[in-house]
Amino acid sequence: MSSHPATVSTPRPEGGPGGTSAVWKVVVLLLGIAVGVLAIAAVAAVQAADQARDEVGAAAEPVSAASSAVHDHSVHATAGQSLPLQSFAGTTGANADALAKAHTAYDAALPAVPSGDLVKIHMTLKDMVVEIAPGVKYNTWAFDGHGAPGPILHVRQGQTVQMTLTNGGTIPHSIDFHAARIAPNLAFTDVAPGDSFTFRFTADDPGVFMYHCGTKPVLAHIANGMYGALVVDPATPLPKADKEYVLVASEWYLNGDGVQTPASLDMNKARAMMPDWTTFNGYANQYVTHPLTAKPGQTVRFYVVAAGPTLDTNFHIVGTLLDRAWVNGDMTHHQTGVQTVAVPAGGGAVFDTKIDQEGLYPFVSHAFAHVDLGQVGLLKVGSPKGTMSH
Ligand SMILES: [Cu+2]
Repeated sequence: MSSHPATVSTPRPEGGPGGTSAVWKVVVLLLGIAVGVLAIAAVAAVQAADQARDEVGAAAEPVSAASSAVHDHSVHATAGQSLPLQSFAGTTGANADALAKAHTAYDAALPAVPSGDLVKIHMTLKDMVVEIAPGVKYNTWAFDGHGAPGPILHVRQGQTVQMTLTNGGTIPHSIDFHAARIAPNLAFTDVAPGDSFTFRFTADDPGVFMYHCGTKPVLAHIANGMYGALVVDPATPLPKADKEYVLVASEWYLNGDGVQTPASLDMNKARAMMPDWTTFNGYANQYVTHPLTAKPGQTVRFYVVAAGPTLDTNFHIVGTLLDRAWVNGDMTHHQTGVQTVAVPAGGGAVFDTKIDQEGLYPFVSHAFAHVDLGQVGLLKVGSPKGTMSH
């Protein structure tokens, strides 16, 4: 645009008013306008070309990342970007066994339902480093300063939930409850750093539901640990269970191994669905080292949410069947005696099993890549001797 005031440097012919001088003034004025118009057109053309190039690049990026993950993990160069998507799967601290034993397992026990018609929940979001596998640290955005998943919430059908989110982080966040029937633009709104926001909804629908941050890009906010489970008991209770556990399945995409310095999100790997770790309740294999427990003959109930951000979990217990399966968290009826139930990303389901024989019973996502990456735990029934191979 610097060429626009061209008239400033145009030499002025000498002469008195009118005649030649007046003609020159008109010519100079027209020339100035013409130069200005040309300059504007040229700038606009350059900007349009840049925008078109950016759009092509943005469209090509996730495609090239995805094809690289599926077909070839080696170096894969594209016009705008150089990959590889380097996997850090299975890379742990040097003393992994000791670190795994020292880790305090996420408490999977379903908490009690608070009394009263109104359940007030207050979470303060905090940026924090957590361990997601032995010696593997990750920079999370954590609901309630709790790591990932956020706290397990438990209410009864018909109770009103009053949710207050305080943003103690550095960028906007929000909270989206799958159990709520409410205008998301009003309730699931972005909360600025330092601010708090409160909304209410009535838990009219029983089931086990995901909650998560819904701030864009949602993929990044969920991948960074912003998810959890809300159990809504049906008004007519389910059959009695002796033990009730909540498992939130999720996957992690790392930009480094996280051993020396905490890893952060690798967005290309998240788009390519190439996780480094998959977990129940945020830490690889934690219930292998610290098994969930039951006595022989007890009914054990699992509330399972697949938080993703993208992958399903295929819930299966080795050595038994799912005696009752409330598929998709539909509490109105259940299936009986099923082997494996898919829990979709963003969904939940409830499973009962009653095991009479003492032993170590692995619960897994039977998409076995998940087991390899850490989505496996043990249900220890009784006081069994020995170990098992899973
Ligand atoms: Cu967020």
